[in-house]
Amino acid sequence: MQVLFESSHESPGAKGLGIIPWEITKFNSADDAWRVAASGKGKSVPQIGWNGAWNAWEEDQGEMDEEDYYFVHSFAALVPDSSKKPEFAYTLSRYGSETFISSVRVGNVYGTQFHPEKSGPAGLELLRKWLAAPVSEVSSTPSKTNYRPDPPTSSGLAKRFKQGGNGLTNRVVACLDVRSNDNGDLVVTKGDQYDVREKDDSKAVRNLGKPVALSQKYYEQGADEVCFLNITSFRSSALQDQPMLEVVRAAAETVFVPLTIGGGIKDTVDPDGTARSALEVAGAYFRSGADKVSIGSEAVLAVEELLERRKNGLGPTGKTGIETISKGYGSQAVVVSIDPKRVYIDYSTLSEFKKTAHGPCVITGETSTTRTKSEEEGKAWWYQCTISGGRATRDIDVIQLAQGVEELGAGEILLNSVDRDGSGKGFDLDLINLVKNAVRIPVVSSSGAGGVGDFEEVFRETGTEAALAAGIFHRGEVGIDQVKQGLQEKEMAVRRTEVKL
Ligand code: 1PR
Repeated sequence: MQVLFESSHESPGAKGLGIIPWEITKFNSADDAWRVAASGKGKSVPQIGWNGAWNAWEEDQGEMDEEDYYFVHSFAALVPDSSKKPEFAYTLSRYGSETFISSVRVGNVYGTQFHPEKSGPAGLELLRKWLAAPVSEVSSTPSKTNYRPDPPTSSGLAKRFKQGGNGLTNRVVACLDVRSNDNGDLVVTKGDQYDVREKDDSKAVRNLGKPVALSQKYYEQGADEVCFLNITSFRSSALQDQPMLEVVRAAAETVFVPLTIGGGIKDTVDPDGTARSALEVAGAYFRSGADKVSIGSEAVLAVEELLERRKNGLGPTGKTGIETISKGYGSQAVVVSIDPKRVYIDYSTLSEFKKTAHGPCVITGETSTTRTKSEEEGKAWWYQCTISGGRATRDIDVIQLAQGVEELGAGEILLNSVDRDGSGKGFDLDLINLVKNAVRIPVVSSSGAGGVGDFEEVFRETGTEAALAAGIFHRGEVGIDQVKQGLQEKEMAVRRTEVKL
């Protein structure tokens, strides 16, 4: 859509097609007074998630007023002033307090800021409707007189804003940890604290189903996003060793919500000497249908390098996977998956701890809000970063990592917890609040969901943009539809999945 416009702050000096006389600018992350008051920071940029749209002109009969669509962008056709009426706007949307044009129509040229092909049934229905419209209807732009600068007061979107929301629904993400089992087949697996082998004598990789079939099931239940993490220990590049490309390709044919793929996204050299860059691996995933790639271990190493370089007055190298992929595909396509472990310290030894290599780490614990307080009596803690699926610990802490990857150009954080993984004890609210308040990019909270109440709690207590779970969905204990229903009953915004269009 944006290339139809005259220019964009994203590429100063470059001209657009100029079909639409308007300029693209960047969202202001500091605009939301309520969030600034809560955390000292404004809304997250990029905007990632499901937001509503309403028809900009009464003549279009408000047909899109109730649907939610998937957005992922930092730059937008902002409408700073309701007296400046964009005739070409088909729909408007609002993120925080900023109104922007979410789709345009000029004659038979249509453009959408959201991704209809990733917007579930609402997006597919919209594409079908536009393509099926008679030529006479789409070959001219009807005259528009009755401008609607605000969402209609009766709409679900207006209600969300009234409740203090920023427009986005609470996103529920299904995560599929995928690896090869002992027969060499890619299966969905899940353990606890990252141990995915059966506890009996067989020690086999736990097999919870086939990745494509499960992703389809979660899509039908209303998942807002599906995440595949290839947790195989790679012997060579992720493309050569257990390629997930087929899984992604097959899933993208029937799952019309965003797909994130992680595991092994880094520079490697195959045993035959072929060099594969992180950018090349990510590109192969994007071409197969992935919307975002998730980087784990490599991100920790990249931030360690950045911190070392800083000591010598140097900045980023520009060569890490995070930097090359976000430069090539945009920061919104780069997720960093963080696997922190909680490390306890007795209060009595805190001053000694601060003199160690971990000294600069953020120490927390005096004001715990978690439900495991008895374990924490008399103790502070910090969150240590791990790599290789939680198997190796590193010196840096979760805040150094989160802020480091934001600086390198990551667009979203997938925040796991090794301690809570598979435990069903609920999300680690301390950890999530800590990270959420330290960065401006969106955070997907993960690990520990044991029931519907845990989703309500994490959205209410942390302001996280999304909550992810694996075990409870795979074991069929709770359906994604039940989570959505539970949130709705508590008046918490969720994406509509039945389409009215
Ligand atoms: O390091 O770039 O190759 O990426 C590897 C990725 O695989 C990382 O994102 C890492 O988190 C993940 N990973 C590696 N080993 C494991 C394992 O389980 N052995 N899985 C693993 C991590 C954690 C979550 C899980 C939530 C929710 N899985 O993704 O889905 O904890 O679980 P729950 O709802 O059951 O509590 P790289």
